[in-house]
Amino acid sequence: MQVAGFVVSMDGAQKNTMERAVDLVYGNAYVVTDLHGAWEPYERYRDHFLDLYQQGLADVLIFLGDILHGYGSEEDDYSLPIIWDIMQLQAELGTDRVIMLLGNHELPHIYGVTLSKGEIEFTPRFEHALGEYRPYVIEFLMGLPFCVRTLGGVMLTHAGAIASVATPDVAGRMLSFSHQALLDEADQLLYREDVADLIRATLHIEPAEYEDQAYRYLAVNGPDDPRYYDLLRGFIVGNLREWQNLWDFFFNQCEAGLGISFYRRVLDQFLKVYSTPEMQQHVLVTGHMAARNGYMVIAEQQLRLASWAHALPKESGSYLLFDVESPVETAVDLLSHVHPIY
Ligand SMILES: [Mn+2]
Repeated sequence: MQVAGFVVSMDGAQKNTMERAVDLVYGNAYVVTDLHGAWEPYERYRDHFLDLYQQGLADVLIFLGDILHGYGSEEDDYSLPIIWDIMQLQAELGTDRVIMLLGNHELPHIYGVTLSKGEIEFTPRFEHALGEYRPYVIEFLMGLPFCVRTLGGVMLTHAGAIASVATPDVAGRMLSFSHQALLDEADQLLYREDVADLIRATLHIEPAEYEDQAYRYLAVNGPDDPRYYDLLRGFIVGNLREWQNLWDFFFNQCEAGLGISFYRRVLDQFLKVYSTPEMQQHVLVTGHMAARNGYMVIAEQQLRLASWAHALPKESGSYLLFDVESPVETAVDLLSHVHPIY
């Protein structure tokens, strides 16, 4: 297994730019997505990969993001144990054998942004769970790649294609994205403004309430905590132009609401701008959205995989095992490589 261009920093050094695409040129890739804090399916997929790996039938384990945030009770939410286990597995087997892509449920924790859907607030539970694991886990999240490209032309991302990020200039910035640069941009605005006014205007609370809110959302322990203004910074980040592109890359609704013929053109453009001359990408594999019986083909060039949380029913959850060198032309070419786990 050869991996080009991806640098993982676990030595504490802050890198300003990173290569966000992992290019795979040989071996069998085993792909799992959207486990959302569910330990039992995680263990099942991991152990099945390890069996195949021992037999030489699978070479690289790839998670397509959204490992975090259980939808159920706190006792059933194994987000932290799972991500820690992935980090340990990557340390043991190598960054070329275990790859996790960033998803829209991991992204908010890099920025102190709150993620909610209707009544459900996803982010506070994981912020409080982090404790002494925080610096290691956040550094891991900051280093995650955004996509995998393969020699055969199968590209992997968390969400899907959207017109806003399917231009050559945005793609160029996404492929060497610096979270630190965006955080620094927000920090500069934060310290130039009057903090009390900013709290009232952006958080819609009185400054006296800020300490409680910073604890509630980000587990910040009082004004002496170096992360004290992170909640405020998260709101500033949300107003920056590059944040919108970043969010669109990890959270979009693909064909829903667009119509399939327009989406097909967006998808085609997306695959084109994230390709290189050596790595022409023809099919996109994603998770992120619901799929009946564990997978579905969209606009002929996209395979949506659902390994657990978004599989209907959950027991139809599936993984993809494919040879990264075999040329593919359409998503249908991958269907014989989708396997149920239950
Ligand atoms: Mn998602």
